[in-house]
Amino acid sequence: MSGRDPGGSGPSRRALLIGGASAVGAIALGAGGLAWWTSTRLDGGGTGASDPPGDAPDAADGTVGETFREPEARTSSDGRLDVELAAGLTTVTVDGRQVRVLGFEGGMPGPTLRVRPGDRMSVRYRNDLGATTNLHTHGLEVSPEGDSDNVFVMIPAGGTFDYSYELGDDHPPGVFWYHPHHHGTTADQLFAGLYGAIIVEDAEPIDVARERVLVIADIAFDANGDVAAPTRVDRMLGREGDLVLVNGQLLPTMVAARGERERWRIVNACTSRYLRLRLDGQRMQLLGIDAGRFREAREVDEIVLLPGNRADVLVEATAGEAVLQTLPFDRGSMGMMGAPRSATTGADLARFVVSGDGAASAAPLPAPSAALRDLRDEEVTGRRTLTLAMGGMGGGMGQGMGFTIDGRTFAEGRTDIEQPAGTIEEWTIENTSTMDHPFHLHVWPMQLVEVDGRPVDGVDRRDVVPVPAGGRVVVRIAFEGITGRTVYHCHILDHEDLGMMGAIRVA
Ligand SMILES: [Cu+2]
Repeated sequence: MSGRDPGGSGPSRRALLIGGASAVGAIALGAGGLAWWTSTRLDGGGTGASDPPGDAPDAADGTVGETFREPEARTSSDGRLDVELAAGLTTVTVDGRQVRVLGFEGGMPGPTLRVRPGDRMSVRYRNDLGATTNLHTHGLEVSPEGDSDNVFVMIPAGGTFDYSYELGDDHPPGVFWYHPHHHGTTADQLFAGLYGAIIVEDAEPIDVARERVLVIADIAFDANGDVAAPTRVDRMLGREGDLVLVNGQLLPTMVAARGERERWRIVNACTSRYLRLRLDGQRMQLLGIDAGRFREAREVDEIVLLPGNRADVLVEATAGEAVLQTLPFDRGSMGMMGAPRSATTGADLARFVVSGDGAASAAPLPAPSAALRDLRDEEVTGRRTLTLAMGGMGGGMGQGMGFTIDGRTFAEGRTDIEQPAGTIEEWTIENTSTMDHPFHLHVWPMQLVEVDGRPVDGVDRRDVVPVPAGGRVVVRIAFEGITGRTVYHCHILDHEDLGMMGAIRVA
């Protein structure tokens, strides 16, 4: 009895992960795919009954909460974006209550940074946190060295640091984001509110009625209105907050007119929570995940975003009221009999109210993009296996559990992988533990090839990939264009802080 598949919910969880991994390929099948998803939904990963009480009645009783709002945008011009990001304690109102969070520029989320391929983005980071911090530009394909996307930079309390990022002319468009990445306190700082979106614009804009940025993050508060401190068990499971906010708001209302097409840029900025997004009654077409744009938009009913993932979505408004929801998800347990599970609850995230007398039909969909590079067609120069594991240290989970990659916890001075530049590698990432781990590699995107033995359809390039409990994922990576030393890690940020991270140098 390994305890590897406790609770009897393994099959549905695994099926779900594969569905998410194949970029909702299953959904694109149409009716068959839909039925498959409906059945996994009814299985509910064993946690279907644990929706927060009151959500459903709330959503149905016609009360309209706050109007949806977006973080302020800071947009590049003439090839440059110069911004200051001051990180510090700030007071905001969440669900009508004054609470203290950490924010960039006094906001949670911080401002949305909008840039173009070929731009230089300069960020003066002012650290008013009273603790060491730094900045990671998640997903951007920029240098990880010097004053660029360098997670080894440490900005002491009261200090400032000038970051400078050079985006190549061929940088992919898409949705990215920024957050602190100081090992040991990454989860604390992000969970408390330090995150914001980055948009790299398309060469040719897509014709939409409006574009919205939705940064989704969970948070919890104590009785004093401060961000709740995690227990040791919370950290081992990966902390989740009971409030799942969109741009810092609880259940805001968006308004559109029938027939309008909107473009939603969605960031999963949760510290640990997997999102299973649905917008029943409306039409969603997925343009891509992370920096990976699909050749053609895919019709979807559900979008699975692991912590760190982003979705670029077209929503075609159909008259009526819909609710953007996230459904329950079971990320597994700490393994021992009776051990706590990370059973994520569902939540209503936003209302989408569509008036019936809007514009006629939406503009045509964007034309298919050029054929994408498919690393499966290219010669692999090397193969590597990485093993994610959780193990008792010093006699059981009460004393803390080791979160390791290849048997080691992170050591800043050690380089775990020396990778020659110009190579195309195939990595098998296996997970011997009883919990799912979303795996993130900085700088070089991964092409998802296989999840738990199932091949992935089409070209699916992303920077956080699912590694199911007791399972494995195969990816291909082109270490081209950019050199330098950076990290790969579990994007359940508590696990990263507990050591599930390694360093790679590409030279
Ligand atoms: Cu993990």
